[in-house]
Amino acid sequence: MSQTAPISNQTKRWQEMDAAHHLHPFTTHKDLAAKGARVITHAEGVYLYDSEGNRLIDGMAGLWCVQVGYGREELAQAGYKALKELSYYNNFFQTTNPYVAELSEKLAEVCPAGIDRFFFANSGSEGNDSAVKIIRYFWNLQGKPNKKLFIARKKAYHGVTMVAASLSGLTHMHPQADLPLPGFHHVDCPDWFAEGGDMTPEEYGLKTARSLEEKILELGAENVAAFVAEPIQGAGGLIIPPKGYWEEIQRICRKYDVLLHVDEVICGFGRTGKWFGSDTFGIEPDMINMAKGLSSGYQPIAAVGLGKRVGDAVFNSDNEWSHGFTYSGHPVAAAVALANLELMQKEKLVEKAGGATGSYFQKKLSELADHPLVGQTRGVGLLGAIELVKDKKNRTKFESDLDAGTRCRNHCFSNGLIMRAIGDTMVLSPPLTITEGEMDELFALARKCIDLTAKDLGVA
Ligand code: PXG
Repeated sequence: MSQTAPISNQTKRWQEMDAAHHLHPFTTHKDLAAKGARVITHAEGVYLYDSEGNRLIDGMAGLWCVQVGYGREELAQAGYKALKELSYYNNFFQTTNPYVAELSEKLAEVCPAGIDRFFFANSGSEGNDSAVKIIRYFWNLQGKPNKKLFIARKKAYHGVTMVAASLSGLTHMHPQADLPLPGFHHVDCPDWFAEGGDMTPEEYGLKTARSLEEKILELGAENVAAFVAEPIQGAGGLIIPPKGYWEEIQRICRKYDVLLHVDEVICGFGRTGKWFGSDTFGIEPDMINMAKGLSSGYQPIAAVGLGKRVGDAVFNSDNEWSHGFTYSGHPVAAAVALANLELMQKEKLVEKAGGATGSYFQKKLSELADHPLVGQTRGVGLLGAIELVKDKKNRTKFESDLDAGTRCRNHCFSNGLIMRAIGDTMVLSPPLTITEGEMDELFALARKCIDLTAKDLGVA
């Protein structure tokens, strides 16, 4: 949307209502009210449309979630059918519904080996919150009630509830609510581009993996319940661990009997070219958390998947599992998630993300590396990052008050592309259905907007 074009009265009305009454996620409301929110009214395929008739190619699949693209008839029909047949019933009191039973079986088929029992929540944050309760319960059942400390990583994003935000290592999230809660610790992450200095990525990966071992020894292995991590850190800046990192992490977790809870909320459902990030990196998790791509974002639904060790302990216990949401395994959300997974299988979207679509995406991404403003491009499957830098050779960043990333993101918005800025790291995560022609359009726009940013910053 051109910032100077006059805005329709209808859009203005929506912006006024919104500014007066809507508290948005992660937003400075004074700034938003002064500008007016962009009103997205509909979407189709990889394109979003706003109330002013502008079309944007969505390089972020919503918030890393719309795997099958927008407006798919199969998902709409599945939701409609479930709404008519069983608009709601709960899964408490020894009841279930056909949709959640079938979804559970389908998840057992596609999840990493051994993950075959599922607890359903409504968001990734609730999933992680529930996972922490399951892990605490597990160690109580094992007769090891001291094992209650959690270790996650700096720059991790695990959500926003009190517990999920405590797991998160994005420190700006903490002070407003006096977090993290006691018992949540953070170790270094393998962000080689920003922090690896003169080491090779592999050396830096090993060094940061060993910071987990140091932390376990400092806290006492007998007190540590679990290590929680994303296969690739998403909201922290698309941090892709080098070879050797995950092997070392797993060695450490096994040595000290620390559970490995893998947060697959972004990496799950084909994003990295296999069904799960755990498959891509050879991780054998004790538990996983999933949301987003589970329903392609068409319905709010998340799941915690349990491997054999934790699953057996919970399922074979004589105790009641005292946890569950009104909407755990909601029939409509489960029906849509099931239809989503069936569509992904029918269209071989995971195979394509790991094959032709992913290769073409990575080829187009790497072509941006020749740009004077681009210090590095990196990616896996249909994830990509572009580092904007002042000095390519030394990986020197721009002064933060120059807002290079925000400038670039704003140029993208104005030119019909959604590309996310995490600091000065530009991130892409498009629908898995994106075609080569659409990728050509996306990357041409990305280059144009990086050019415009370079111009703003006085770089040739
Ligand atoms: N874990 C991971 C790895 C995530 O990426 C969550 C948990 C929380 O999920 P819910 O459904 O509670 O939001 C997430 C969410 C961003 C961005 O700007 C990323 C997320 C959410 C909102 C914004 O990159 N990831």
